Amino acid sequence: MNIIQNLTTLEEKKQQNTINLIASENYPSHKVLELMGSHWSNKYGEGYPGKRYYAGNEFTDKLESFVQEKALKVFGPKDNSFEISEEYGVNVQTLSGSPANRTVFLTALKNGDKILSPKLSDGGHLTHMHEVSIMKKFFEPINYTVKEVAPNDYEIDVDDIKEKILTHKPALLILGFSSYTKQYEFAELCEFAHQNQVMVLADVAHINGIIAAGLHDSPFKKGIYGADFVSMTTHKTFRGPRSAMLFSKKYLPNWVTKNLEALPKNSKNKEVSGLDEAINRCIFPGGFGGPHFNKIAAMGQACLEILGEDQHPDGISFADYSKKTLENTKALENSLLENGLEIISPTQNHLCLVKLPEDKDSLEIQKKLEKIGIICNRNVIPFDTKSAWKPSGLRLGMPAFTSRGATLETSKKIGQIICDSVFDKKSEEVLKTEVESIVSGLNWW
Ligand code: DSN
Repeated sequence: MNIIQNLTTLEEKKQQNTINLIASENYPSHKVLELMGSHWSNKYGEGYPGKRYYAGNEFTDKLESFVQEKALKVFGPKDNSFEISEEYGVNVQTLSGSPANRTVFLTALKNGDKILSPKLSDGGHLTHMHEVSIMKKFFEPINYTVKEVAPNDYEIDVDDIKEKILTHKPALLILGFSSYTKQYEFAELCEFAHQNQVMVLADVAHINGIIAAGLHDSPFKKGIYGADFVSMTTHKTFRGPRSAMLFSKKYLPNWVTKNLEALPKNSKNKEVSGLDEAINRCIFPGGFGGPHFNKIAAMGQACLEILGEDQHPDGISFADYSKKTLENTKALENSLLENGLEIISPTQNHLCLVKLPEDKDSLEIQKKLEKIGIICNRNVIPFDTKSAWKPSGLRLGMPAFTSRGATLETSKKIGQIICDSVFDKKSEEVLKTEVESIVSGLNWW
């Protein structure tokens, strides 16, 4: 065995023998994993189905079109109120979430345009124009904030967003989060933004699985009420490969007119017919090279499992899995509270946010938990006074643990173990044994 094979075995064993509470990770099916390592990876196919630059794309064309069709089906409205394929197109070539977000900026905005987005400490992502973002070379960030609705309970401030739209006249509003525990709705803010000539990017990388399961409001809506662009990764609650999809409106809404000249022209140097065509041109030939068909195939497999056209090894429907994820998150949160930790913004989704006691070092706690077999990440919290390296919070998510068969009981037990570790109630040896006994009952494939 060479060193790479050896490290691969060690990594697999580590994943198998620990409890993964990283909110953005998951365990896809073996079919998804196999497709990531399949011969699809060997093929180049710059272009799109039916128009490629190299020969030999008979099956990649079929694959990409099929995956696009299934991706749209996954997000079709639950009440069948409109036909999603008439409203949105999808590009499956963006490789991961950060390039997908950048693609939206570079497609739809002019140099110097303002982007209204959530702060990192309020749950936003680095690519939402955080102060260290490279995109600040081209675009100007403005942040909206959260408001405290009860002690330790924060929600996005809809009035603040509206006021900043009116005052700063941004070109783009980003609705989406990496560390936000509450449910939120899209229609009111999309309508307000659009009435004021502001485009909307919904970054639903974290919640796309629970949207697909019908457990969260969807940004896919008709006309003025829907997001213009919807970006997502496919490896979090979606439980697919490490990849991304980028959806956009199939037409040019009238609120885009302010930025029409920013959009790429079509191949005949004329105006594109829709935002989807503009995105496609920005991706290829505008910005990316060949698509990664192994990822595209694996995303298609995840869609089949979500649609119930194939089965993940957990043996339950995707809707049931997603429901269990949310229930387990609540059970974990209740247990953390009962055992003495403070919670920020009681969870309504797949993750919860702990505020550690003032005298605790979150980096040390993260390491301490890893030593007993619990993998999670420290995180900033709203109005955090500490640095991003050693912030005040811990982010705990249940998508991965639930895929491995976590129950309400094991979720509660993990909450207790975390508190016993944070408050030094039991020795590392004892806690490690308790984690091992939970892990030994989990499934693996
Ligand atoms: N790093 C991911 C997360 O943990 O939320 C987002 O890119």
